[in-house]
Amino acid sequence: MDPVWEWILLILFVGCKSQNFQPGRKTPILLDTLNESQVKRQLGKLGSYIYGPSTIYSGHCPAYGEHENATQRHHEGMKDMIESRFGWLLDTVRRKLAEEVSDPVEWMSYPYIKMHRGDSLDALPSEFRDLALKVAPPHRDQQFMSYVPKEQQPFAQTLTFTLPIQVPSGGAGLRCFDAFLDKPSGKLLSQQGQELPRTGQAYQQLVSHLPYEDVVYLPGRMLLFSGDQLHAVSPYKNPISSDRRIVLQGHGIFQEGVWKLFG
Ligand SMILES: O=C(O)CCC(=O)C(=O)O
Repeated sequence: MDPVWEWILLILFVGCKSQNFQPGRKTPILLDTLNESQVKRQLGKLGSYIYGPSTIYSGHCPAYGEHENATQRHHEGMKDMIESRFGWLLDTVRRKLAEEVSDPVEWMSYPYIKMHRGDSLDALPSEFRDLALKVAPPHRDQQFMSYVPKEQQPFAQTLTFTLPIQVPSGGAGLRCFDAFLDKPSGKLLSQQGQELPRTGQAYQQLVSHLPYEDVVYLPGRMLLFSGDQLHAVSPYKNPISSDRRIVLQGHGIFQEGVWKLFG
């Protein structure tokens, strides 16, 4: 057999057989992770976000160990603070995921904690405000690509998790579409296995008609799903100035018998 094929089959075998949890086409699994008082305690630690990027407390450290870059220095600089403030939270998330996937789980870098304040929309010209409230485009998560050589990417076993910590008064959620990218074949498939167009006008038409489910965010309830499923932030409804939308989000890749988590 051609050695390239032998290698591909080996990766397929190791990739598919060696872990218990197969994200595949799973729609979000809901994991009660923090109770009400734990959510409150974590909110107290987050502080009040006023100006700056919408993602803070972020590891944002792709290509860990590859080359010196700004995000890596950012991660190094924030590591101690994040651990001292959020060590318990990160460990709780890690343990909850480990329980669910029945495989070892460790942090490689940190997740991002995304914060939105309702009053950040207040003074916006209406065109921008409308833009901010428009339905987000569906996407799949590709952050794992920074961790895997190109030729192995089709076989990468990946997951995404999102832990809502605070939701706006009109609610929040994740819009999960009935479309999954099958990495090995590069095909976009429905839950029933029907092939869907991936590009061009046919794709644009498809996304406006695709069936979806809005999975409601509840503070403390984590979503675990395959980042290969097309998803988007559910529409932000009836915004008010005092709204806060705070979610912790990260990804995982299965390597050497361990789910390695990163942001
Ligand atoms: O609700 C959120 O902000 C997370 C959405 C999400 O999963 C994503 O943007 O990939």
